[in-house]
Amino acid sequence: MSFGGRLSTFLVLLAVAVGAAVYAVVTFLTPNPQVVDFTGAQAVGAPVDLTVQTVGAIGFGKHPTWVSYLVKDPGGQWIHSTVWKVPAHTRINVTVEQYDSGSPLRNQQWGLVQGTTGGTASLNGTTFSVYNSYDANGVGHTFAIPTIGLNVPLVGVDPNATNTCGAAPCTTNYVHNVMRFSFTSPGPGEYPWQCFVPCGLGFLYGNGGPMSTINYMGGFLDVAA
Ligand SMILES: [Cu+2]
Repeated sequence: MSFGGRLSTFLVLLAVAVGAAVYAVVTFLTPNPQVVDFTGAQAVGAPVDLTVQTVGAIGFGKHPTWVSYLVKDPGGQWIHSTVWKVPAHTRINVTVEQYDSGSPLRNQQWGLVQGTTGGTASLNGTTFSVYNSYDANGVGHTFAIPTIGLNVPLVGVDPNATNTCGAAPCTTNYVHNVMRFSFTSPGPGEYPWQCFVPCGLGFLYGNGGPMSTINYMGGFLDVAA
């Protein structure tokens, strides 16, 4: 091969390598979950119904064994996304189907319901304002939006149940708790939400993996004007 031929082969291979490296870095730095949009799902000003589920293992994708949240889109499909777009200054009625087991909380403060309408939540229809995580099955996860002072403990299911959901999306035939609460969305902006229970089993202090990766135990409330 001529010098020119070898040079152009080298340059092409170099360009491919550089392109692949840039692609890898950019994809790594910009996790880009699908935004599930609730802004057009109801009349302007009407409450938004937001239904999510928490599962012990997502069962598919890059990290099938990781704990995760899923959301039901306005069409009723379960979506693996933790970025939810809602209208500002609107009542959000949240239902959480909690399919995971729980344990006592490391910080009892997380058992306190805060920032919801009326300062309460309900567990399978029973209203409460504080949950003692040493009771019954403990707490599996929390749903918290720290910037607006919202926190709700999500109570764990019976660890001895034989109908535990193995992979998402879970159907209500599997053992689960239904947690409900409402809150008023703040003004427009991006509000990070997260779980505070160190539920990333197998990671340092339980806070790595799903706890520190968007689309698993945390995401954003994308509040639109
Ligand atoms: Cu969690």
